[in-house]
Amino acid sequence: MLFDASKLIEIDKLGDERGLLTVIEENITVPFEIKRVFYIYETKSGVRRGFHAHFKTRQALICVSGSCKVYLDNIKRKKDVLLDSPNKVLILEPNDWHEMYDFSSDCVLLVLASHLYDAEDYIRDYNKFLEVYS
Ligand code: T46
Repeated sequence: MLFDASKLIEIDKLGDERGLLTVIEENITVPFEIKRVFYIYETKSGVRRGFHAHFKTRQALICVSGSCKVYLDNIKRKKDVLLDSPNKVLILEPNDWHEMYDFSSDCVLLVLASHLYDAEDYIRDYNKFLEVYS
């Protein structure tokens, strides 16, 4: 299976004297149709969440308030990404094992997803992840 590498993109801050506005459009800013939107907030201090990859779902993660970090592992490379601005968009591919951590108390992590929720689309066992994507 071939997937693009995850990407951190910085999108335009459209601003005037009233403040800022940032736009995300499907198939333009994010490389997929947006089927689902959810957000993670009021995360307790020290919590680490995620710990999975997907079979199909592509996602875009944006900290619309506060900050958090995302640990990524696609077997070929492992890295940590800081999301600390509403104009930073992290595009995750299905084969990106991801863990979110270091949530600030005001963090609102917005997630745009390419598929509707399906518990069967999750790979939550790391050995299974290695089996599927190695
Ligand atoms: C991801 C990261 C970034 C639903 O019922 N519908 C949904 O659309 C979602 C996303 C979750 N849920 C339920 C499933 C669990 O009972 O909400 C509960 C918490 O979900 P989960 O433990 O999967 O949350 P995270 O933070 O580990 O992962 C979430 C997304 O599930 C996942 O796709 O990539 O955020």
